[in-house]
Amino acid sequence: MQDTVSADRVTHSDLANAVRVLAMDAVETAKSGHPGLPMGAADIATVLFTKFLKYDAADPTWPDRDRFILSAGHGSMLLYSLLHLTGVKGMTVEELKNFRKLDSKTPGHPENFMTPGVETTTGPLGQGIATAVGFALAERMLNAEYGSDLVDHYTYVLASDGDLMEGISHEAIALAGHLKLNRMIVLWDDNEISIDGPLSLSDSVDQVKRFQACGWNAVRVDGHDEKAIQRAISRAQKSDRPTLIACKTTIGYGAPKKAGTSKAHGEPLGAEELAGAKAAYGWSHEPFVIPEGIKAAWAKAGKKGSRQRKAWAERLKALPADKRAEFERRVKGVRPQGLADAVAKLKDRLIAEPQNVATRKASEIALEVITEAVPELVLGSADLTPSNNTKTKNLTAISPGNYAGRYIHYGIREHGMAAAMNGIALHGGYVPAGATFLVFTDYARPAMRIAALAGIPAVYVMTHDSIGLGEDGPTHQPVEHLAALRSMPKMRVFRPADAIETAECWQMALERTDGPSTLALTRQNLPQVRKQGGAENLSATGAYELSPANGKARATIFASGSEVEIALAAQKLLAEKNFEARVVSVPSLDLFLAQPEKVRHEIIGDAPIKVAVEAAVRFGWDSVIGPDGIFVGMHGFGASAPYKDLYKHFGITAEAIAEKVLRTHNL
Ligand SMILES: Cc1ncc(C[n+]2csc(CCOP(=O)(O)OP(=O)(O)O)c2C)c(N)n1
Repeated sequence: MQDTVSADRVTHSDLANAVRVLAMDAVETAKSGHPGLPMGAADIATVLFTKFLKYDAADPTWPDRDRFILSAGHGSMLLYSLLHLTGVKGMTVEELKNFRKLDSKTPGHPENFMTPGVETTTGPLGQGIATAVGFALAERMLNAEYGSDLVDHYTYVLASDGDLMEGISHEAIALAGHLKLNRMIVLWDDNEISIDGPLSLSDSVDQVKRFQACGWNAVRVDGHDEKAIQRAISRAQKSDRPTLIACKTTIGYGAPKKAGTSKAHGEPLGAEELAGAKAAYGWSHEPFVIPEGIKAAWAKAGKKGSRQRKAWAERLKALPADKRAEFERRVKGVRPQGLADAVAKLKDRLIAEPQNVATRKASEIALEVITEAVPELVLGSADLTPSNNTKTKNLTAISPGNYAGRYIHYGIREHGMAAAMNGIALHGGYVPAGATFLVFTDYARPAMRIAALAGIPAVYVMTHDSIGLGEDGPTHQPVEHLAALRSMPKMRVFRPADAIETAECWQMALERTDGPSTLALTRQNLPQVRKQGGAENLSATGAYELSPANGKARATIFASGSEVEIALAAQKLLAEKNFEARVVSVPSLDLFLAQPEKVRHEIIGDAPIKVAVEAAVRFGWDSVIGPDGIFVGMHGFGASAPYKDLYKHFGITAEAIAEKVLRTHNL
């Protein structure tokens, strides 16, 4: 029947059914995937894409496009069907046929680095909706800087029950509600089904009331009623608050036996159910075949934003050249020229006037300079601003309804902060840096992992980085966190030893455009151990010889951060006993281990005794000192006491190092 329908006479159901059948066919072909969500949410997505989304498939990265985030990443075939039908380049029917196959553009869950038109990586439930908060916030902030002619778009989210059950959703919606992010519109696929069965097995939250309590508009609609969805989105667009539209749907819509049950969630429908569903839709075409009329109507929807995009490009062109160049630089994620210079000048100043300060304070000193050189750097903290030292004097905080600022009070929401940072970075125009205590990276880790996986250049400013924080005790003292973060692929971990290394590490974190960085910074004061200045970034190899031996070294002491001072003291003690040692500072162990073998060998050297000193667990250091190397650090959790007592108690002292070295030497 639909074969003969001309593009103009194609109905909403025809369009939605095309999305459904492509998803069903792809899951069936892959013999794996989730057909239920695309079948249930196809009406919602169709209304959004054909009637609202400011989108041009010819350029899915156009900066002023509306963003669509499929928070329920398991329903990825919904998104791939839409990208294919609207005509995104490369999203061919072959890609749909290769769903979940190696190197396809259609991985199991959406990966923005694999698939054109995918805004962010989703799959771990809750991440999408929380990342969307960052997108929506970045849109308002960039709007405050550049005006509505250049920045004026919405962030739409399709979320499932699982997204809303995850704890991170609460941090996200509370923050979005507080900040009045009225450009954020969440379409909830309210199907009352999750994997174990009906939602009633485990949940009885009234989500509409929850969102309302968080400062949102929240309404209920029939998620299969095209007009009702349309009206709700229209109203949401005009709201002064973010909006939740609870769309009541049937999972696996149309499948004779599996519809409305968890059986439609995560496995292919099987031949019988597939045929039954297609019959229910009146769909009689071969797998993956879309009739011309429907194809044309979808292609038209894909060009819907074309005129808006061109008009936008004209407005951009009309800007003064320097303003335009700066906007383009920022949305492309190219770093400004002045960063390296600014850091080099700061280092000269620090050499002239050494600063014996905590590295969190050194970070603030660096930021005073860096925030001027890098106008896209947006800082923030999860309610530890005075401890993290992230708010420099030149930064003003954004507030509800006022987005002209570069500081974000994220509240006590580490996970929400890290996810919002992903969205801010992915939106474009900003580099986010967010702060808390290093121990609480555990609370932020799932979002940090997405940043690493997706290559997002976020910076985590993690202070109070060891037992050196003292009296707050073992609950607050990280011991395994450095190792855990270093083990995360594409995460870079910096632990600078003094003010100069801190400036160098900040420079590297910001120059990185292909992944996140963690700066582990101390609470306690440290002496400035670097005596020489110069533009060269000695931290760039991750490790370097800070203090050579006076002659041939018989031991090398490797140390990071606050323990470099202790290593230098040990070197002195050993020298008094006529035992020559050298000290290698290791501001980034993971960066060092990634160096070519030759560089590593040169820095590791050939002294027979190797020692590593770090107030954390040994894990990872064997790659430098070998299994027989001496490790001076933590072997368990910390304790509550003044930090100098703790260093003594746990044996992380110059005397202990010297004693162990001499004992090994005399063996
Ligand atoms: C953080 C996280 N925990 C668990 C999962 C595994 N998982 C995938 S979908 C899902 C729940 C499915 O229910 P719902 O969100 O309502 O999706 P629907 O069944 O409606 O497709 C779960 C637990 C996940 N993807 N992410």
